[in-house]
Amino acid sequence: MEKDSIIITSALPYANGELHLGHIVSTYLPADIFARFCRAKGKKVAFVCATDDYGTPILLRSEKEGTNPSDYVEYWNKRDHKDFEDTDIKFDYFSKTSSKENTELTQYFFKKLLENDLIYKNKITQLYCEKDGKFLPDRYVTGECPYCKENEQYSDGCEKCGRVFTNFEVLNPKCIICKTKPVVKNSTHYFFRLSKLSDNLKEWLSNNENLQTNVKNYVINWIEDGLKDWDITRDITWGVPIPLEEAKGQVFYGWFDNHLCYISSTLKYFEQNGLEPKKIWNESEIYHYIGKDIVYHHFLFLPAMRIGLNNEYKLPEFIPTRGHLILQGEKFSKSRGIYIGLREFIDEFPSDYLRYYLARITPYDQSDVNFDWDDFQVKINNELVASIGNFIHRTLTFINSKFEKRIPSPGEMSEVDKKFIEEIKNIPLVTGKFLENNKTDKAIREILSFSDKCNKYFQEKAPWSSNDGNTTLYICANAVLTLGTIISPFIPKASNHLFKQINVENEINWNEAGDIKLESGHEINQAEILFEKIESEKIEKKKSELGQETQ
Ligand code: B3M
Ligand code: ZN
Repeated sequence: MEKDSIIITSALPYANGELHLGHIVSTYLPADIFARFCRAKGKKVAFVCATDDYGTPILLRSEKEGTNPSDYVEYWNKRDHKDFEDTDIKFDYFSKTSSKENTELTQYFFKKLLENDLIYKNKITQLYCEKDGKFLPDRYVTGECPYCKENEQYSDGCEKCGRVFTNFEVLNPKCIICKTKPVVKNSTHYFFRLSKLSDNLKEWLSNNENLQTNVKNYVINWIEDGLKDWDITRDITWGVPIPLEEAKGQVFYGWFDNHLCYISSTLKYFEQNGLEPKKIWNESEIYHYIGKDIVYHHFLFLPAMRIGLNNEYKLPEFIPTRGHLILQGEKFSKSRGIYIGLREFIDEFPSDYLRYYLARITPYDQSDVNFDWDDFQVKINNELVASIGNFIHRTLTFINSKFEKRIPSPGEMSEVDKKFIEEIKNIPLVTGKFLENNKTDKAIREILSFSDKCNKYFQEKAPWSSNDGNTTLYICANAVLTLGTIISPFIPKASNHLFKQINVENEINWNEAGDIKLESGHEINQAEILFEKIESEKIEKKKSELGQETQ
């Protein structure tokens, strides 16, 4: 976090289905926490996302549902945005890859890459269905095995005799969609010379100290094994059109245009705010948050395309990459019912609980993260409720009842008081350091150990029975204020609620979070419970729902 201006993006969800906890854990939550932290540090932040609207699966799904693809993706764009907002994942700008800006930028990139001799044409042969007007890759064709003559085999191999073949060899081939016979057709495709940029990519990776070492190392291994040029053309109608007369009817492969949407949406956001878009892009520190399944695309395609334009748009400093979510030790799978949708979750539990738990268990590496219902209950009840919530609530209720809602004036400070004030001053620095380095889970553990210390201080000072209750509550009220800021990136709803109770304008400023600035005499509001315990019944019910098949 060296620069004043920070650009944060998170991988773009495909516009063809609801968000689930798997999406949140690796990408959106870590990015949002970081964005909130940067804002609290006084940085200028552009936190940007969009839906990924193009590609064959989306086209097929929309056809199956009898809508046109633009209406279909529009629905998911709105739905995803709403689900994000309700989880307090708050983008400064939320766009879509099918936007005008992204279409223009994609076509611009293509033309520049062509000029720079990084794109070439090649003829490829494919099976084609004239009825559906589609080229048919392997699994779209079935037929008879050319060896044992078994019927109904996919065109890439026979399940009966085990032989492997190509879709030109299969006998009586049929299109899987309409069952008619495909024809053989040539198609001219455009290829990106990824191989030519091998050395540049290797150099960029090797010199970038901020990338996580193990990801970087296996990407370097891929380069050393030899990169293949990349077919960026698709013979379908749904995509960014290739801007050449001779390529009429062809579009770009989704991975050519989708990551460019990081740039096009950020520039649009800057432009709307009266800033010089390209200049700020190039002066900012750039973070692209992703899950580990899309490393190849973000560590090779993305930088290669920017290098191909001679860094006209700066490359990212950071590509924070995290693992997948597993559920009760099992792989996430919607069809097997090992699955939790985001909407379903936040309709039943406060979104802060989800944020707290996921941030608490997700490390800054590529290991998988296990969502466990019992562990969720334990961490919410023992940590959020019994430690953080308890300290805040006992402090505020005490001030409500014993000091008529006014912060008392402190008397002389003992060693214990002074030591506790040191803890208050120190905690934003320690948590801040971890957050700066993306170690969200470690930052949360520090906050928790701080709130444990707060409870211990309160308990030991026993203000209900001592005559320096004023000093204790004066310091505790200030510790509550500090907590309000340092929990804000993780659990923003609770932070807001806390600022209301303590009657302070919610101006989150991390740099002052350790100051003892709540003055004696300041009047607070009625104390309210911040977090409720989760009952076991609710957890048992959620557990019993798992494994039930859905369609
Ligand atoms: N739409 C989603 C995925 O593969 C894909 C990400 C695009 S990021 C530019 O997880
Ligand atoms: Zn066979």
